[in-house]
Amino acid sequence: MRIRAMPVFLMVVLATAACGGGGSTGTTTTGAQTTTAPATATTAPPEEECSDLTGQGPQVTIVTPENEFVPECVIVRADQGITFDNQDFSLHNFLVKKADIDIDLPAGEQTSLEAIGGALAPGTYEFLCKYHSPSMAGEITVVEA
Ligand SMILES: [Cu+2]
Repeated sequence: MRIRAMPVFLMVVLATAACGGGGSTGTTTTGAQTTTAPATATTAPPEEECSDLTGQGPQVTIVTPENEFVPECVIVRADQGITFDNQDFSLHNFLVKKADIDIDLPAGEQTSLEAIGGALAPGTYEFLCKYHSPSMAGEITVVEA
């Protein structure tokens, strides 16, 4: 009887310890942090805010240093042109699926587009590099000049 009781007792203790430790600590801490979380979440979005280039000159620049567009999200005027400065060692591309834009951006070269409004009506479009999609992608918003 005693020999049998020992293992059962130990198992109960272990099970209780595991439950109590994970349960109470986890619930209490998580609950408190969840309440605070929204404040932190509100701070995050600004980092991904779109770069408003509408105040710049007739030609704005998007750089591709290494498999990414910088900035990744831009707001441009319809009468502004875009110069892609491919500073990378590999060929990139600017493709807007919703429009008829599919332009290769040779390595180490600058490729310029005329006033973007000629190809994109005001609105927001997703663009990507067809060679490195989906990791190399961005968003462009065209506003009326
Ligand atoms: Cu690319």
